[in-house]
Amino acid sequence: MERDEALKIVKGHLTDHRYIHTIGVMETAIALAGKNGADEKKAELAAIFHDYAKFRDKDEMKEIILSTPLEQDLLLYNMELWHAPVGALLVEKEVGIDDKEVLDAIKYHTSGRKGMTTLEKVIYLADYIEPNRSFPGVEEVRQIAETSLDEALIKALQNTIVFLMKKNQAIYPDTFYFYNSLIQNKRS
Ligand code: DGI
Ligand code: FE
Ligand code: FE
Repeated sequence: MERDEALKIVKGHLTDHRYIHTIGVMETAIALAGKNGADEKKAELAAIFHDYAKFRDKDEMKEIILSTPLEQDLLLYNMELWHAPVGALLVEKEVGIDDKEVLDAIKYHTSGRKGMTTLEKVIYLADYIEPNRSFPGVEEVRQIAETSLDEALIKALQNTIVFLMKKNQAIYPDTFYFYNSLIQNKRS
């Protein structure tokens, strides 16, 4: 699917603010893909649709999780996590995207998981550092991303885990698995 068509489809599902974020993720993801050896067209498509389900009704998302093979544990954690796996499912069903690598990059863009592919890492990091983001620590992660995808992700994960802990929130296990695998790969 070409960029213009994809953007036109996703625009109808997002607020203006979220659409601007999506454009930022798209541009950042293409640049990161080019630098780190991921497929730029797949990065573009995954970025465009990564937040496709962000504004779906919570009960609708819950119903989708309950009625599909998606991880049921998701229901025990922050609802903010749901739009990623549900989005991957709906992008396949409603938009007709069937590229598994693209769908997995959408599916894991919020939680991460152990053994993330380069494309999945690119989308995760692009979502975190795209130019419209402004929160404590983002500039440092942008700097690190100039030289190392994995080092930037380690910093981003540390920030996110500490941020969630300070808010007394549970951490989804895949987020820890992602973080641990980045640290362990560094040593080996
Ligand atoms: O959809 P976006 O706002 O662009 O960004 P996102 O998909 O990374 O969602 C971020 C939200 O997910 C943020 O409010 C933190 C929340 N969240 C809740 N529990 C977890 C979590 N994020 C991670 N990585 N792990 C969690 O366990
Ligand atoms: Fe998201
Ligand atoms: Fe996003």
